[in-house]
Amino acid sequence: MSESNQEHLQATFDARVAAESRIEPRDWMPDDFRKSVLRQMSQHAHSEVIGMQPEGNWITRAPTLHRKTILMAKVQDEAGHGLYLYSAAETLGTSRDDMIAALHAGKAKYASIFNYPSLTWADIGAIGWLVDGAAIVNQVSLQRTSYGPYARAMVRICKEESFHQRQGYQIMMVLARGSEEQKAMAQDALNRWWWPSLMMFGPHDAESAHSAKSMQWKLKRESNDTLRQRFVDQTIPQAELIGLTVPDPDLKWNEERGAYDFGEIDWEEFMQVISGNGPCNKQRLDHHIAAKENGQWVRDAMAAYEEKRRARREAA
Ligand code: FAQ
Repeated sequence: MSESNQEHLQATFDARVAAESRIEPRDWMPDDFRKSVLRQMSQHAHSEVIGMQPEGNWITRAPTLHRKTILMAKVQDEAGHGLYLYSAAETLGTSRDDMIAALHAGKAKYASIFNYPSLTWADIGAIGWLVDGAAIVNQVSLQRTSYGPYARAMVRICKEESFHQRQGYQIMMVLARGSEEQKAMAQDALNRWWWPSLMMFGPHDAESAHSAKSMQWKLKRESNDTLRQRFVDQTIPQAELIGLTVPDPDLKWNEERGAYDFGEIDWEEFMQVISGNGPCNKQRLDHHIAAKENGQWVRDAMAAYEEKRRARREAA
């Protein structure tokens, strides 16, 4: 490609991003943009799918049939989100098999939060309230991301995540108004999930390797710290309303900023978790690998059936 042609393509891309138009799969895009969208979408898709495990752990032990049906629907929604996102990522020319192979080889990440165990029923409330709550704050912003298939996937995902957040909060509300033991269980779940939820937004802006470029491309619309602050500001009043205490001695309302000040995240813990050394990293990956292997016969049978139909069609 000539230099002037390359410059023209780059200028067209930049103008589309500046005009808030979406970049679509067949449009020309810089290689590093393509790589970054793919990295983020694949990580996001893997998060949705691995994220089924902590809650899936409680489907057989949900306290009532009603809670069980809600939880099953929620976990299935997460599988659906993973599928939209793998499909959106495939528009960039990488297959789902390749993305999953990268996950299994430890080359692709998924959200740090899913490497923590779900120990009690209250954890299911905390996951819905805090983890889905944090996910929505991030994903509402991503509805305006510059890559078209990603932005469109986010619209539907956000609608479902709102329901997930409310069902989690409702579980916490019921427990917090229950017996002393139930209230203690809800408080313990909040204590364990609070800090990992804040970590979901990624490193501070100044430490975030990809943010500057991603903001310039409008792949990311708001920074890690801006979104984290929004999540804190909207979640604290929710905790207060149900009489639970966020485990942060430095938390206080800052009148001047019109926002909460909060304590420092344990970044060493975050780095350990995203490097594969969190409490459940091995268990999560092993489970995913085993599920893929155990389901191989289903995929083989479907492929054989499809092949037979194709051969019949050709013979007719
Ligand atoms: N966990 O330069 P940055 C959900 C990595 S969906 C793991 O700031 P970036 C629904 C980052 O990849 C939750 N790794 O990166 C649900 C990079 O490493 P790399 C998932 C993290 O991309 C609920 C390095 O650190 N949501 O929960 C994390 O600009 C309940 C440097 O970081 C999404 O994925 C982390 N928390 O910003 C499902 C949203 N943070 O790739 C089931 C889309 C950072 O160079 C049950 N993703 N890293 O090896 C994003 O918005 C962004 O990718 C960020 C990170 C904000 C996560």
